[in-house]
Amino acid sequence: MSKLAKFSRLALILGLCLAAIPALAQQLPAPKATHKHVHQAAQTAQDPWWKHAVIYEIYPRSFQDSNGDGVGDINGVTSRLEYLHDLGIGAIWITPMYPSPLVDFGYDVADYTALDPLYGTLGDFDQLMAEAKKRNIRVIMDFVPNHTSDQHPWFKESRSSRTNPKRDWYIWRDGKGPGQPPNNWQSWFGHSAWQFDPATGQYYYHHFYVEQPDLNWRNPEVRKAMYDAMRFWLDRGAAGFRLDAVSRLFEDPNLHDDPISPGNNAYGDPNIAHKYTDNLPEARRRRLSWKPCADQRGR
Ligand SMILES: [Ca+2]
Ligand SMILES: [Ca+2]
Repeated sequence: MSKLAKFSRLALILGLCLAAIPALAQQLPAPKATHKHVHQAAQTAQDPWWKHAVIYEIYPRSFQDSNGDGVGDINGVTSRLEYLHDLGIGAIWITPMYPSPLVDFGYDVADYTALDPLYGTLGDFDQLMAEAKKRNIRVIMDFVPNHTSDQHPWFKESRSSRTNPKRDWYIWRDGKGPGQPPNNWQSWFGHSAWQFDPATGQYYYHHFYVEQPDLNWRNPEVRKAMYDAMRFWLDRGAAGFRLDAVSRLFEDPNLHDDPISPGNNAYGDPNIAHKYTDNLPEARRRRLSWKPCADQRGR
């Protein structure tokens, strides 16, 4: 999704996600009450750190290269923690570092519990967490629950046959007829949100790029897999998550056409209201139910 759209919902999503794990935040050491960090001093359940902390976004690819290969990396971030501390930063939000074909700047994830080797190793990540903790800087991971990369093993399985156990992990539907998608839903990045897959003769839904198939959040196995992935990073010390595009988690199961508005958009398509693919009541409820990732470990 666009940077602007991502920023526009950052505060709400981050707040909700971190609100789900206040006890986790309390486990972190209290910062020194220096003049630089007065904003961090108070930490109670009613007044959690994330309401006051200065959060610094890091796009790791361009932030700091540590080994001269021209690509920013985790050790580069670690090497700049002292600088961030001096700025009074209370938390860093690192945009996706997961393995990715980079169709959408890393927001097309091919493995949720690994790091792209370009950025470093899990050992490098652990060192980053340890050094950040010494400086009372919390680390917020970026998490992309709405869709995976089409190169994710889950999707490769899902598209392999209509009877594959992971078929229902994504949103597959028959077309209305030859060459006709199931309905008029449009991708955020233009044109139909449905992509025909000749291997099995059905369409899959993608709210964003063709290479970003939407996960089926009505499938409990999907929800479990995503919560497990979040726990993986919480267990490594992450303080919370910035959640990408959570308003798009659910679509109308009855596939109603979206309402058409006058005129055309930048892609030349008719303007459309994303009434049946964005901000459904289930998505709003889901935003408030990320708590399982913290509750089930007693936080
Ligand atoms: Ca590098
Ligand atoms: Ca979705």
